[in-house]
Amino acid sequence: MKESSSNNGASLRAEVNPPEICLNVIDGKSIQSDKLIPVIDPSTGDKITSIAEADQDIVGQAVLSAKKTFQMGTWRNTRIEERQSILRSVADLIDREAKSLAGLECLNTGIPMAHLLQGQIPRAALNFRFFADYIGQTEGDLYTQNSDFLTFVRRDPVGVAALIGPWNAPLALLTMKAAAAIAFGNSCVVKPSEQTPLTMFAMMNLLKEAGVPDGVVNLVNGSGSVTGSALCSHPDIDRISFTGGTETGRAIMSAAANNLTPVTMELGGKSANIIFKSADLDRALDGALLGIFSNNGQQCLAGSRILLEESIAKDFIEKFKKRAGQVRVGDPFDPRTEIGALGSIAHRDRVLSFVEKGINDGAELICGGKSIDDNNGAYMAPTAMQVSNNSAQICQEEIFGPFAVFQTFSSTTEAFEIANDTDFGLVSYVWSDDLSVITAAQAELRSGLVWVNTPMVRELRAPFGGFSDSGIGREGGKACESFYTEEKTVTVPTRKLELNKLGKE
Ligand code: TXE
Repeated sequence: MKESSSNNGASLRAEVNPPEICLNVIDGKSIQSDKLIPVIDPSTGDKITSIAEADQDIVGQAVLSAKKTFQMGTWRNTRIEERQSILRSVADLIDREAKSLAGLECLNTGIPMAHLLQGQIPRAALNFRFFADYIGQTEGDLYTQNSDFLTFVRRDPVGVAALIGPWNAPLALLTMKAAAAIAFGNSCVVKPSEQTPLTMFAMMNLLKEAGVPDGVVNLVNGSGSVTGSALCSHPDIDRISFTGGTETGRAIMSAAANNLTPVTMELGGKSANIIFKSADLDRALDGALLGIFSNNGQQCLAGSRILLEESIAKDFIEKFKKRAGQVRVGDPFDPRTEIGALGSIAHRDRVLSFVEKGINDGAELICGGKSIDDNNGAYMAPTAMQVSNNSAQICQEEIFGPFAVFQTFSSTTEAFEIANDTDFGLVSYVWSDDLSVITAAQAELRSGLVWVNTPMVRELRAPFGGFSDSGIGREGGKACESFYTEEKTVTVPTRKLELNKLGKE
């Protein structure tokens, strides 16, 4: 492991200008609260700012604002071209503010600045552009088979959506939800993770500047147990979209059940990255490193179980170990940094606790396995273990950090069995140049996504989501259209049809 020099990022860090406090924003107005929760920079342990936690009453005000705005109809009845133009302006403003948004995200999450500028921040802009384009092309169904009646299906916005985001990619994930919800004419209440509120708070000004009317997007800040649960159990919420941990997903679903509120859940993962001897092994090595170490390893879609065909395993692991040892860990603001600070010290320590669990289950430590003490930051060395038993905790639990687990297989069938032997089912990565292997893989693997010969590719047009404990529902063009709208079937007679006349003499 190489540490990147923290001096290179000092000037970028100095340019970041966090707010004194992240307030709630309801109907365009800032709302204070009595309870302040500190927000911490995970790369130093320093306090950045605080959030004003929204209690049940403030959450109620936010939902009421969204509901009234929806009922007034200003936004949902805005001409489609106008709505598209406003959404595109939001995207342009994100581009304009990319550096400052990336700085806030870097300070708050510990994710490398370079990664944010290349990936997550442009993705936030793309989310708005994508849905602006999408809503101009949607189609309704028309049934003309019955010559007496014309029947068509329109899709109307559902009302108020509660959008709850995690801390590992705050802006990219929450803007996906917000862009989709409002593009189809809904209002929403957004709750970022209490750990990472900075970018969504900054977004509220950009939404206003772009012309999104007050009350269409409302922001509440606070913990999951207070703010999140008040929001999810509110009877005036029509949809809940959540990205986060599987256990939290269960709690939200039971709150939603009381009100029969439909949910989408993008939860955890323990994705298999299967590497066959028929693969281009140099590319597979690059892909394996990216799959587990990008975004500090804190990705639901991380390729955290690396399954190697036996004959290539020894050589592959050697090369992986050498490259992992050269990955630059350090100040996330340093443009050369490849892994920054993890989400918090507590999270880093939880990730590292899996080393001992692995050893107890018979695993061998290949590299890393220790923290890096730098400036009180939540740093750790890129870690990998090898184990022979897929029931080991390190193979079954989502670790959510730069922590890979190697296993070997001797046949295609065994590879798929190990890959599918999990409670999760988000992604399967397959590396092979043998068409028959690829064809079998996409049919046999039980996951919402199968990425062949590539690390992560997010195609917004296509559904994204998981099987089993990885979630419920999908995000993407059509999937979001279906989630954030209600179908309404309208039937009109084609002429004055004879009606039965009840009660006539
Ligand atoms: O996330 P939580 P945590 C996984 C990862 C991680 C684990 C726990 O394995 O180690 O989950 O992370 C809000 N009602 N992922 O505990 O709690 C909370 O305030 C309503 C995978 O930090 O799931 C935050 O806004 N909301 C993942 C959001 O839920 C509630 C991303 C996520 O926090 C709530 C993050 C409640 N009762 C963690 N309780 C992914 N899929 O990428 C909490 N929240």
